[in-house]
Amino acid sequence: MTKNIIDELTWRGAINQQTDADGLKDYVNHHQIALYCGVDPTGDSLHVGHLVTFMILKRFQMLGHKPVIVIGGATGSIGDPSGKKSERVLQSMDQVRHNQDALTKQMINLFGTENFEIVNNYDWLSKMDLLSFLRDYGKLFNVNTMLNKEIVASRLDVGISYTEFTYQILQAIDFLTLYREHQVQLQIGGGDQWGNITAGIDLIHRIEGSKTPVFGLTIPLLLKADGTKFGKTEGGAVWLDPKKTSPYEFYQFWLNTDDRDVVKYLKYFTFLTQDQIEDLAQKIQTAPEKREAQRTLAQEVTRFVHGQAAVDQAEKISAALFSGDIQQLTSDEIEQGFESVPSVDYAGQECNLVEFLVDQTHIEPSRRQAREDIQNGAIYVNGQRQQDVDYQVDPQSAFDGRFVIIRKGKKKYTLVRVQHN
Ligand code: 629
Repeated sequence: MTKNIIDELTWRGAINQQTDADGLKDYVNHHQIALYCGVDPTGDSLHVGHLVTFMILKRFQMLGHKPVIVIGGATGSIGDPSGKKSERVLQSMDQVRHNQDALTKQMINLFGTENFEIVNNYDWLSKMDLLSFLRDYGKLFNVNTMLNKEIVASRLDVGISYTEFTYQILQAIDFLTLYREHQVQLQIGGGDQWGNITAGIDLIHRIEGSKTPVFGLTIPLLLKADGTKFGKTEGGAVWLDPKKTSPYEFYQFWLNTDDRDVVKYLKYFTFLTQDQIEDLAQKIQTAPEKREAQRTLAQEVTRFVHGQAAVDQAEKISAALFSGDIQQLTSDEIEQGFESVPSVDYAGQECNLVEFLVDQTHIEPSRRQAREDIQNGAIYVNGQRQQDVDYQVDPQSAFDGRFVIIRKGKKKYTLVRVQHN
């Protein structure tokens, strides 16, 4: 049985508001459509927050509909007031261009090139002259309606510039342009985009006729069970760029999902079926300690973003860290697995272990303590227990001479970064 995509999204808890729910459901039952969402190039990488919307575009794509992503080369140089409590600092145009190139590459990774398109609103918005803007579009926008949009209304006390106030018109012109030139009939976005999306639909209805079948759909803001915002860790955002968030960290992020959130995430971020997800939900009840739901989530999302090899590597690193048997790891794997472990630099040569721990790396507070820990069998060098106080540490002996890993006790690791000058 093929489910209607809207029923599918409803089951996944992915629908917040819709402009014409019955109309859209009926329309997508009978037509392959093009749909879009926009991303402003405010950073040089996508993050897991973007996946919320992208997964929905992807679900449409898998059913034969065509997703279009607008990169906001123009809107990103202005700044959407949505979700911001104060005026944004403008980015330089160079920064905008740099960011949009980076984002484009990542998107192609996720969507491929078949039945998918990326367009840049700089291409049409930058060509519009001021008088055309005011005469062709400005006249169709009522300032009262614009002021009443939630995002704008909530900014009136602190103030909002004319520039940011105008943002909704730009996004509306985008929807109109995409409708005309790419047959786009649906815009999706987070809940914060509702005002901008409806501005576009109103504009299309005014220019193209009030019966024009265009629709808007927003996704609920994803909150965690503990009330904090999804997608942030102590280290900041979780990026899709493997240089900013290693695939291992990425995998760990999903693996660490709270039991109370994991079913919701499986619905949002994986292509698993209802049956598969219900099965995993059952296992959270019967065998929560196995964390099978979390592991499946981590595997599915990491595979989608970074590929199967990254999943295998993340699991290899996890297993090695769990068992303490880290010798089989490559230096790149060490770098990923030990990224959040305290680290010290070491520039010297071979060195006696006691001196290495106390004077060189300050891992131990005193020689007496260092000797005691070594003799008690609490000190491991590169995964091997060392009980000889005369042991010589050779910084070149493991991991391409880049790292020495000291472990004290069961789990307390220090990463020594070997400096080559
Ligand atoms: C031109 C630009 C358009 C349509 C949309 C846009 C961008 C939009 C925006 N989106 C956020 C972003 O770029 O600011 N005005 O960071 C972000 N989005 C994903 C979700 C969002 C939203 O990319 O829609 O709600 C976050 O979950 O904030 O023609």
